[in-house]
Amino acid sequence: MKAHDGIYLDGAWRPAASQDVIEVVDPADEQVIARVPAGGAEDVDAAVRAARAALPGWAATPPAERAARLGALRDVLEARKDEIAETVTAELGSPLAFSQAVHAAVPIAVAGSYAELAATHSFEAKVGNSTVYEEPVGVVGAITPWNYPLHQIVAKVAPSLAAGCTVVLKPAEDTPLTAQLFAEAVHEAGVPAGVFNLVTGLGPVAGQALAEHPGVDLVSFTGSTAVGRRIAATAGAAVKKVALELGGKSANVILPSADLARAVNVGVANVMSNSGQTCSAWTRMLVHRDRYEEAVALAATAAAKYGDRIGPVVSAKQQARVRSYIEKGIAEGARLIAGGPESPRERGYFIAPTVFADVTPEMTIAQEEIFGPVLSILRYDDEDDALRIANGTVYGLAGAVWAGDETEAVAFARRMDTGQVDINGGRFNPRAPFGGYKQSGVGRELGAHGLAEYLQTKSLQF
Ligand code: TXE
Repeated sequence: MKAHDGIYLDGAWRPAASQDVIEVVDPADEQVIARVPAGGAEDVDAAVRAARAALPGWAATPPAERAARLGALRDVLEARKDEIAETVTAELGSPLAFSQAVHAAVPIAVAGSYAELAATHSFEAKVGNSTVYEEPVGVVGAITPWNYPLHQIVAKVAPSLAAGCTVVLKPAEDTPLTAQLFAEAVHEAGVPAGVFNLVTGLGPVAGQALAEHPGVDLVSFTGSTAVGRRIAATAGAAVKKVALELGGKSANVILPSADLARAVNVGVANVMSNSGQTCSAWTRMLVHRDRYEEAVALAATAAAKYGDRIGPVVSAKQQARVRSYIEKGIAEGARLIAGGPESPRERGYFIAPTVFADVTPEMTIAQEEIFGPVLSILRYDDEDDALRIANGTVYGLAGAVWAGDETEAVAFARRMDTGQVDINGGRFNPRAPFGGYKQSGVGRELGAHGLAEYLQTKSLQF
């Protein structure tokens, strides 16, 4: 696979100071497909300096011109969408059709929405005898995960650029090739040198150096709760701003009046999609006890239909982690109705679509994020019980409610401690805010709320 052997710094690909390399592995066949630099603290420092130097110019660039660059970026991504899909498939392992429909298409929509927002957002408002200006926060350190390699990048970089911030990106070590492709697109779109910089590297080395760098004004992180907590502590000590998008354990609440077959089928598809590597996945299905066995039978059939059509998980590390959760579910007494810990193939980091019934709320598989194609089905007695179970984890990122009528579903959704809820299936909206209640994070991504994370206000009194 084609790869750059440098880092993208101040508008050009340059050799990294660090001699270390990352080997990129295709998770479907365990072969090394490329090598990229594993940047170190010196590389991060050079990138932050470039971003700081570019900040005054980009912050002063009229929003209409920033919008034009974002529009150009959207168009380059659109023109290169096949290449994006192939790259994501090579390093993440997702089936090509899914890479096209989701991994390429969603970030194109998000980039487009920020091109529009930058053009239409009012960065200045009169409030009584004051004028309030919305100004960029400054240099953004963006640290992204591998599960949606391009979307995670665009969801941070596009609003940063719209706001007038400059960026240093440290993408996940598992998926650096998509990040390199994105840097090429930024370059092609005519974004000025230094406004966007890319340092590929390892989390505890380049990631940590970026999070701790005094020249970074805001750290925007998506990843595990453990690392997020650490970043929040470091940033807190330095009184630096943070945006954190962490894990989830979202509830899919099927109320008795719902179309059960549809709710179960869509619910299973939601968890199996991207091999379960979605922070907002509805990993806990909650079904009324009267319809429980019917739902379990439907879910077993739905999961079996997937067979080995889902892709592998991203790495040997993630495969081992997911398997250990499946083993734990069995050990804690849940009833395995599909899949299991054995890999369905000899090569590649595959996990069979797995479904557990008789899961109780305190079990590990009902509390912790598994990040694999594993669904837990829980039983509830009445609505209050369903709400208690739905709200009974440390997370609050997303969720779903199904009911015979929308009013009933909305009433339930409003009682859930979570940042986003899909009603009777829902549809992705690139402008709707996305982010967590409780330990699922701090701040919001996407739309106007996502833009606000990268702005700070200044008021002038007259
Ligand atoms: O995450 P990490 P991992 C969850 C999911 C998954 C688990 C582990 O449950 O099973 O986390 O995944 C960088 N300082 N999510 O190990 O390590 C790292 O290089 C600064 C949920 O891949 O958090 C990468 O760029 N940065 C999630 C990014 O953090 C550090 C998406 C995420 O990696 C760092 C991914 C450090 N000390 C995993 N250590 C979601 N919310 O969508 C690592 N990184």
